[in-house]
Amino acid sequence: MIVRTLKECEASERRVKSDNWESTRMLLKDDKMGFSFHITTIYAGTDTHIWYQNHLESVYCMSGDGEIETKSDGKIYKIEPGTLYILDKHDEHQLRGGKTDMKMACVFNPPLSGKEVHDENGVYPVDDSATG
Ligand code: 9YT
Repeated sequence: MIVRTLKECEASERRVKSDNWESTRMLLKDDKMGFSFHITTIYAGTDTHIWYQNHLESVYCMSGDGEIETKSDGKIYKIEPGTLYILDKHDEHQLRGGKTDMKMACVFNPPLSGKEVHDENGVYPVDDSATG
C-alpha cells in the first residue's frame, strides 16, 4: 500500500504551478494504478482553455465556485461544492474560476506521468507507455 499526504506532496516536485491554477499530483503513472489523482486549485477570476484530447478526466469540486463551458455547444454549467464534471468525450472547454478559488479533486485516464508541461493549449501529450 502507498500512503501520501497532501501536505508532503505540496512540499515536493509533485506541485506544479501555472498562471491560472496550481496542481499537486498525488498519484501518477509510476504508481501503476491506471489513473492519476490530482488536487488542483483554479484561481478566482481566471479563464482557462483546456482540451485533453488524449485523456479522459473527471473533476470534483470541493470548495469555491466557478463555471465550465463546453466549446462544441456553448453550454455553461455552474460549478459549486459537490459538483462533478466528467469529460467523457474529451470535451474541449473553458474553465473559469468565480469569486473564490476552486479546490478540485481530479482523476485522469490514462494517468499523467507528472512530466507534462503546462503550456496548456489545453492538450497534454499521451504517454505511450501508459498502463491506463
Ligand atoms: C481542473 C483540471 O483540469 N485539473 C487537471 C490537472 C492539472 N491541470 C494538472 O495536474 O496538470
